[in-house]
Amino acid sequence: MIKQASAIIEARRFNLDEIRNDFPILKRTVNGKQLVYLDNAATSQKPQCVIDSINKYYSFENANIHRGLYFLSEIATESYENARLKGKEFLNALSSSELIFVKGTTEAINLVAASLSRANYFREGDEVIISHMEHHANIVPWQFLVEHDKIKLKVIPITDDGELDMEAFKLMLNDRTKFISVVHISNALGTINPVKEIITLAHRRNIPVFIDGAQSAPHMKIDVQDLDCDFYALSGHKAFGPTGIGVLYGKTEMLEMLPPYQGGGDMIRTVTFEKTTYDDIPHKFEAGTPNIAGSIGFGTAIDYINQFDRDELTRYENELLEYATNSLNEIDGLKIIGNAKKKASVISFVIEGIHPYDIGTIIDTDGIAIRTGHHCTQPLMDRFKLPATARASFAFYNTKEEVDKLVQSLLKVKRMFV
Ligand code: C6P
Repeated sequence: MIKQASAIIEARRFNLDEIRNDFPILKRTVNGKQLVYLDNAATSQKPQCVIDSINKYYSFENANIHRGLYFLSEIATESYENARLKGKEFLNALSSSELIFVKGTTEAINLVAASLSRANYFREGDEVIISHMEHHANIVPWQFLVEHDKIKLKVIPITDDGELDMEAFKLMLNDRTKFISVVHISNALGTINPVKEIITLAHRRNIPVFIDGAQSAPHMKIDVQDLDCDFYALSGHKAFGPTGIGVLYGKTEMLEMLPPYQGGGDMIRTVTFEKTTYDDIPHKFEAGTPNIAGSIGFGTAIDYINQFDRDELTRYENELLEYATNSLNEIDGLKIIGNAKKKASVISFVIEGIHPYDIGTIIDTDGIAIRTGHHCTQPLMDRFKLPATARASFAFYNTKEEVDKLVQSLLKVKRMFV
């Protein structure tokens, strides 16, 4: 049984065939072979219900929101705000006004960094801590502040297994530390970071913490109140929703403290040429016409995930990860990059003497999609002295048979290079 805010409902039985049937793209072939989609960390596939909800919105409900007093505008507004409410329950936020719709995790981090800067939150020499395994989206926006606000960027080192060096982190905390922004699950290593511990240590010194949840929201239950994070960001498209929609969660007092990120329609209360007053949160941060269809699709993706017992999905993904790790480790010359004790369903690897791009291109001829490259984590690649890795990342609709196909295809790549 799973418990939701208003009702206790029976969880949907975990049946892989039925689940795969929900995702139309999984039935297609690529290069004459059955598609094996193992690039879920880049973006997940979408169930039919998400596709249908977007179609329904454009076919029958399309209108701008928060503006018209006519029938369609009211339904569109209701659907948009209802999606926010679903997001609130998904993250267990205290209030739906703590959820801001953004394009995705990248925009969420840029919003917070830019607004902190505009609030003159930082003094010259103040320190912001990130980690060595951050995605570029959690590096570059802070580098803007190194230039503009003269802050210092401190980087938590990582171990050879791809875990955060928590002792080093503790030593980094000092009176100049004003903000911490860390990734929950690394997109390139799969490491699940001890973010709760980081938040507890930071709060002892009144330092706010931002959690990049791009990779955690699709793979585990998130409870922002339990984590006690000040900010949390996710991308809808990695969590079975559409592209171009994401959520920034912020504690009310944090969002109240920040000035707006962009100015325009829908974020104001009054405008004169002399002075503008802003709307309340979350609208203060949502200037212009938002991604209405995207928010509705995202809400449907949450409904889809909520049918299941999330712990059961996580358990299955862990089983798949273990199976894939063991199978890949059998391949001579293959080395997995990132062997943290706590990992989610991402496996980065290299094969001796073969460039990851060759691996990706050749296995594509077998219909297998994985990502190859630096995964937008160039400093992390430098840490491991690698230009790139191949990365297989899983969702709960993937199967052990698909892992077997990956292994067979990699063995074929190896034979071609001998
Ligand atoms: N990682 C990957 O293939 P956007 O693009 O805004 O939805 O998400 C950015 C982002 C931020 N943080 C983490 C940990 C991420 O993994 C990503 C996106 C994709 O790994 C595309 S580079």
